Amino acid sequence: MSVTSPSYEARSKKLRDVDPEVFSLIQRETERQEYGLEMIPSENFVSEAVLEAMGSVLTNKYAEGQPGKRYYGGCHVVDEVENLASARCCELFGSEFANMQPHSGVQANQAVFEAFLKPGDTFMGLRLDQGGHLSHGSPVNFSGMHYKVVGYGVRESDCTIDPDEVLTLARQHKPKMIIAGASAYSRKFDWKVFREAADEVGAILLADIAHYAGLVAGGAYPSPVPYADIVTTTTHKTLRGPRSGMVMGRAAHQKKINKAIFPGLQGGPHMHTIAAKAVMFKEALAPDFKRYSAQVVDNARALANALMKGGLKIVSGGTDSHLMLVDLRPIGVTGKAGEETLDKVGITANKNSIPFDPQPFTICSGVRLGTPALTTRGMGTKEMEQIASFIIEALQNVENEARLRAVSEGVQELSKKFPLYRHRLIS
Ligand code: DSN
Repeated sequence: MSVTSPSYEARSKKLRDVDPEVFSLIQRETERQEYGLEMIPSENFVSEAVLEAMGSVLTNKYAEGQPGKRYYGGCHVVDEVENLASARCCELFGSEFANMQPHSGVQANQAVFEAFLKPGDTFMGLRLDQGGHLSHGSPVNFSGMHYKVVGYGVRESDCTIDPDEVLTLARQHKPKMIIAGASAYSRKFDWKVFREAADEVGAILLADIAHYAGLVAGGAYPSPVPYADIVTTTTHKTLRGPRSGMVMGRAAHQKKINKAIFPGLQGGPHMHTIAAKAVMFKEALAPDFKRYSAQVVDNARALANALMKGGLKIVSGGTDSHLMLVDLRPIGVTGKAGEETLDKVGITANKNSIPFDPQPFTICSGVRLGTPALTTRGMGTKEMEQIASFIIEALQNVENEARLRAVSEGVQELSKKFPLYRHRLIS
């Protein structure tokens, strides 16, 4: 009998008994999610099946390399897991290949830069202050530090992307790559316009659909797969899977992408997360998911309309997706104060710059709201109207503690009607 390692019985104990401190923090976070309204558009709630795969023994396995060509023994089972996830991904999106190994969305994008660009090369991306993403050229991110960035923006008149500007900038700067994608853009990307611009200057077209992936999968948002050379995404937003990333695209680029991810950027893939992605794809391939993604967009439209009726301003006048940017200037509240006030009543959102924002990044003039997580709970357009009234009441009474308390009670009452992880709460 070993005296140096814990006994089988000790290793088999539950978290609750082994580490009550961490267990209780997880319980507190479960309660926060259960009894609040989650409106950050990049968040969602995974199923028990996805959680189970993430918490599995697959975390123990090293599997550097590709299925069938690993640098470790004992990979025959995880090979099947990774092949299953990739095959389901290609079936769902109609892609020619998929790489399941990126640990996150930024790593997925970084792999594309590594595959196609050299430091100092020029690329185009939507500016962060106009709705883009850090990894699309922000000066504090690898993309902005090591490459020459040409940022495109939105029109001041209607806050939508101007196809003429994209084309003009492409002709002028001849980028090696054009990125189409965003973190805070509620309208549809016209993928064809970006394809035309890329073709005209011989650039690679990367569509980063981290925000829209679930909507694309469910047919509620246009797919870039027929147009883009490469498509990247995270898997934990509208796609409702584990916190991770992935790359798909045209078969001709597969080798370059695989090499850029491993050995270029990463070591061992997270096999437990890849298994959870396989489960996520199975869920997204089911007919229910089409209904879910359509409902996400219906809910976002209902919420935006109700907020506008209540006197709030929505950037671009509405939404075609799961998210919206609310411009708080008409009611004299900053994004920072808006986020803090909503937090007080149990509505989780994030402050966000609006295009042409006079406020610095740390304050912002807007908040970003989204419906993927609420829709997962089963909420519909009726609840969106009720939530809009909570938001308006809270934002119009940022200093009135009694009114905020009343809104908070309303939020709790509503969330109790839509159970989430109640079975995980131990009283
Ligand atoms: N940080 C994510 C978001 O909230 O949109 C993007 O990576």
